[in-house]
This record gives sequence, structure tokens and C-alpha cells, in this order.
Amino acid sequence: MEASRIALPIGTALDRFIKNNQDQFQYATGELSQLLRDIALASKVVNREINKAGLIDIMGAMGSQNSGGEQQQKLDVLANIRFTRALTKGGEACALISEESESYLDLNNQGNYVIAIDPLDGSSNIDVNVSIGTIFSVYHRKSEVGQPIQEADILQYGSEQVAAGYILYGSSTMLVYTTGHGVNGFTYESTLGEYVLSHLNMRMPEDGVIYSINEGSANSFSPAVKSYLEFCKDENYTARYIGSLVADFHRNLLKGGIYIYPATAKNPNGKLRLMYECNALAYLAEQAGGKATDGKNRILDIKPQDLHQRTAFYVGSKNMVEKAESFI
Ligand code: AFP
Repeated sequence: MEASRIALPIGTALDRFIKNNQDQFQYATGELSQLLRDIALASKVVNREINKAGLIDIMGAMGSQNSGGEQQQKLDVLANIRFTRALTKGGEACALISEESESYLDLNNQGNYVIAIDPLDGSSNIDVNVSIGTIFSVYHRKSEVGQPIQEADILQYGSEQVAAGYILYGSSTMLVYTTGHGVNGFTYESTLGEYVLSHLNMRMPEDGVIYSINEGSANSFSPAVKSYLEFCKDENYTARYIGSLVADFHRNLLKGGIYIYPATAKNPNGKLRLMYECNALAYLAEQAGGKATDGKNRILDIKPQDLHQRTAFYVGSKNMVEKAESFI
């Protein structure tokens, strides 16, 4: 019997993949590789904790609010602690921007990297056992190592990211990331405690038939967005909206589709955060052949003025995003 018929193919482990590809990176000192490993390790701990939801008292609201005045869930806080601790102990990061903290954390002046993170996105889905995710962006600092962090280190364009990725805690747990040389996906093999390469060189189909938007808010969309939604229905597109950005993005990355969070009457600048939600996914989308805009401008070319700046977000298959833009 062929060996491949009795043994499941297990891909390259994440650690080895990072090491093998380290030389592609312009500042190849091994620090970025270590930082990615720290993020992966923290995500395994978060994954373990998420899997206990329902068994121990980690579901529900914390009773506090995050930077945007939204209710923090216990798991939001826990995930923030896990990632902060891993990045602090790792020593490669000089600053950390998180959805859960009002201002950035000054970590280690000797560190070369600035991280922006949404530790647990889609928190309203935690208590109902629906997919949630972690989103991260990595920037190289601009100021000299050893000096205090400056605003220019923090408020960088999305196009200056040196790595970005997400972890999807779904029917299986996946880590998907790019360092600017394509997008690769790793599935967590919990009995081995390893992420293994399962999706090599991911490409987003140029076209698709899935549109993801919270249509319940349609009354507060602009006439242009409403017309685009009519177009989607005329074309018999399929509506799919999980309400967890990572999960909606991941599905569209694999199958082709568009995710839209437009400006609304309640959120005239959109709801999603440029620095720790949209930039990472825009970078991944572009690296996979897709597109990301605010309806008019490339997301990666928006100059952030504020850590928690919001933006409208159109991301997904290139042709679908361009079609949507033609209505805006
Ligand atoms: P929560 O973390 O508050 O659940 O928000 C999730 C999110 O940032 C993103 O993951 C969803 O796509 C989007 O907001 C859902 O927002 P609406 O509930 O307004 O559709």
C-alpha cells in the first residue's frame, strides 16, 4: 500500500517555514521570525482558552470598555494579556498598539518592531460559539534603536507593513500571514501543538459571487451603496455575513467575494479600525491578488492620524471591489 494512503500528509511546521523563508526579508536578522513565533505561541494559548468557553467562567462581558467605548468581553481582555505578555517577553517589539488600550504600550527601546493588534475580533460571537479571530500588523521602527518611540514609528502607512496576518479560531484554527512574498496558511494540529502548512501561496479568486455586508443597516447606507446591493441581487449573488471580520475575509479569500463595511449614518467614517483591522487584511488581500479600498482610496495609502482611526472598508476579489467602487 502506498505510504501516502495510510498517513495523512502533514505540511511543514510553521517554525521551519519561517526559518526557511527568513532570507526573503530585507532585515533578515531573525528578529521578525522570532516575533512571528511569539505571536503564534500566544495564539495557541488563546486558542486553548477559547476552547474552554462554556466550561469555565470566561464568557460574557468584563464590565469595562475598550478604546472605542465598546463593551470588553472577558476573552478580549484575556487575549490582550496573552499577546501583550508574549510580545513583551520576546523583546523584539518596541511598541504595541491594541484595540483594547487607549494609547500604545512602550515595550522595549531595544526592539525593532511596532505591532498593531486586535487581540480578539468578533467578540459578540464568543458566547455563541461562532468563529472569531486575531488580526496583527508588523512595522519596522523608523527611529533609532535605543531611543524613545516617536509618533513616526507608530502612525505608519499600511504600505509600510513588513508583515501581517490573522489567526482564525474556526472549525479548525488557522494562522495566515504574509511578509510581502505571498500569503501562506497554517492549520493548527492540536495534538502536536504545531501550526502546519496547509495552504501554500494562497490566491484570492479575481471574481466571486459572495457579498458580505450587514444589510440590516441598509437604511443608513448611502444611495450608492444601496444601488450596489441591488446590483448584487440582480446578479443573484450569495449573501454571507458572519459578523467576524476574519472569518468573512477568510471565506472570501478562499472562495472569492467582497466584504463591505461602509460609512453609515451612525459611523460616518465606517466602523472598522484602520491600524489593527483594515491595514493587515488589505495587505494580505493585495498579496493574494485581491484589493482593498475605502470605496475610493487604497487602504494601504491612507495616512493614519490616530491610533484608533476608523475607515470604510471594501475588501476582496479584485473585480468585485472595482465593481463596487464604480457605484461609489
Ligand atoms: P465586535 O468585535 O464588536 O463583535 O465587532 C466585530 C467587527 O469589528 C467585525 O469583526 C465585524 O465584521 C463587524 O464588527 C460587525 O459589525 P456589525 O455588527 O455592525 O455588522
